[in-house]
Amino acid sequence: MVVLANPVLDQISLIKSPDSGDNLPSIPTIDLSSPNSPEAIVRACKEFGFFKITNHPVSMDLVEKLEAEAVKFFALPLLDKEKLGPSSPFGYGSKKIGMNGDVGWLEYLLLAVGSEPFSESSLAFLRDPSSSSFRSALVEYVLSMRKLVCQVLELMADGLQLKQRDTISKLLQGSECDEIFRLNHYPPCPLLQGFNCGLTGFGEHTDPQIVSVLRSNGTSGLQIALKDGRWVSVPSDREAFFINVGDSLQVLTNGRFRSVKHRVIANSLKSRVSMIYFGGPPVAQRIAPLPQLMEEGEQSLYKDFTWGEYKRAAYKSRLGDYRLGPFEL
Ligand code: GA4
Repeated sequence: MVVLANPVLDQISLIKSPDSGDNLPSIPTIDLSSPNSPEAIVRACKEFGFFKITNHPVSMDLVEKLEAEAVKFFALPLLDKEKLGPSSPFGYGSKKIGMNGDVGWLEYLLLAVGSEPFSESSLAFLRDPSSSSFRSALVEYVLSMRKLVCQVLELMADGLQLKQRDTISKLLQGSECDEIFRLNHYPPCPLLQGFNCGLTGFGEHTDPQIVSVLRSNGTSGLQIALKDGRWVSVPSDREAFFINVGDSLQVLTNGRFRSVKHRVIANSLKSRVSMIYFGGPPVAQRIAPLPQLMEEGEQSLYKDFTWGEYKRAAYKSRLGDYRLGPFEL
């Protein structure tokens, strides 16, 4: 057992480094410009609930601009950042995740960006003239995530042979959508150098929404769980985006797609910065298997619920809980 005499680390669990990558499948990569992408997306969602996209239309200048603003923000003195917290759930947070006792080796900024981004209800610092470049990069980035998600969900609908391409993407359009944006900073943890284990940056969980789009700097740390429970490290790629199937998409497909369990391990030497867009539908949206996908006689695996009901239950849960359990039939 590894004992680290440091009170800050007391609460955060250590994770044994996974065995070498031998025999582990590699993460599916979808080239958005390829004619085979619809089928490849569906295959990846069934097998992994996760895939990487390349050849996307998002400007790398924009991505880098936002990353630079995030780095600048996280470099502010703790007291300045803490003025924007504690996150409940939105705002600045450090080590505490959610409101039910989860902790991780990270600091973050969590923003509700649905409908009219960054309006009256958003954080005060974004209205301050000194943060105008951060604000404009965020607004532009969120807009480009909306477009990207729409493109990916239309290709997904093609792959599922749904007659209407917007069957899934329309759930994430319109001013009532429940979108969240998260900037995470995992500082290096030098105390762990030389040990055969990592510190939990963000503990294992699935995302409750329909899909999430993640982009990180060149530092590794993200891992996804395979169907058989083994963990695979996701090689970082600053130019790509990673798509996660969320619980709601698992339900919409009546379990055909799997909502992927994932976690982040902090690096002992390098900072990891990630930006994640979470696409949720309007709170009143019913989440139920799409009738167009159901085969004759097929029964729904889930009780009827709305996104608002699921989200409320999710926010009362612990990170690692199996949140869909109480909604299964
Ligand atoms: C996981 C996905 C998103 O990061 C998030 C997280 C949220 C939070 O950080 O406040 C939750 C977590 C996430 C699911 C269970 C609850 C709520 C922390 C937590 C313990 C913003 C989201 O929507 O759900």
